[in-house]
Amino acid sequence: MPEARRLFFALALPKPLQQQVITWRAESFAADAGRPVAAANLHMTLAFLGEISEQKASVLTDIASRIQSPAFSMQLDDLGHWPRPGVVWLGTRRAPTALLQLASLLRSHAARNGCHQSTLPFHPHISLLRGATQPLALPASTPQWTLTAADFGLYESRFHQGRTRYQCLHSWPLVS
Ligand code: 2AM
Repeated sequence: MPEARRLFFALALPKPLQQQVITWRAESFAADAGRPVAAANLHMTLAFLGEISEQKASVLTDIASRIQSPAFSMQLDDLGHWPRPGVVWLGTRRAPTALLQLASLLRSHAARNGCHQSTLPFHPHISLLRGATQPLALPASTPQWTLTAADFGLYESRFHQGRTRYQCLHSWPLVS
């Protein structure tokens, strides 16, 4: 039987923004606050698909390639800590409607194709630290970066030699 792959739809961060975020993160959090997510792995998940077959991946890839959704920008002006999953995240206080609609569309297509979707409301975020299960002090503010989404992608998550890597399998433009 062909192997299932762990896939998700996400927005990538441009490389210069990745570097700005990791520099600021190193200055803003204690070394023992949590495990820093690697610069190249910083992303905003739109829909998590889980471990899925090639056939399901191909159906969802076809659907994604037909999506005509507008490009958008958002201020990364929110910061939070979820102690239970141990995640410190960067997010936005005013999620653009186009972001919410794209995530909702992808999540409903995923659900219709048998990918279990969380019942929790979509909370757009970029995970910065993992394993952050202890109380911690968050910086009072963020540098207020802007994330511009001109495309979205299908990513594979692989765990190899103790490291998680996300590989972009396909990406599709958003309409500007
Ligand atoms: P997280 O950053 O909040 O952990 C790849 O694992 C991406 O899919 C991560 O961004 C992760 O969000 C997201 N994701 C959403 N639901 C998930 C789940 N049930 N298991 C693992 N990752 C999930």
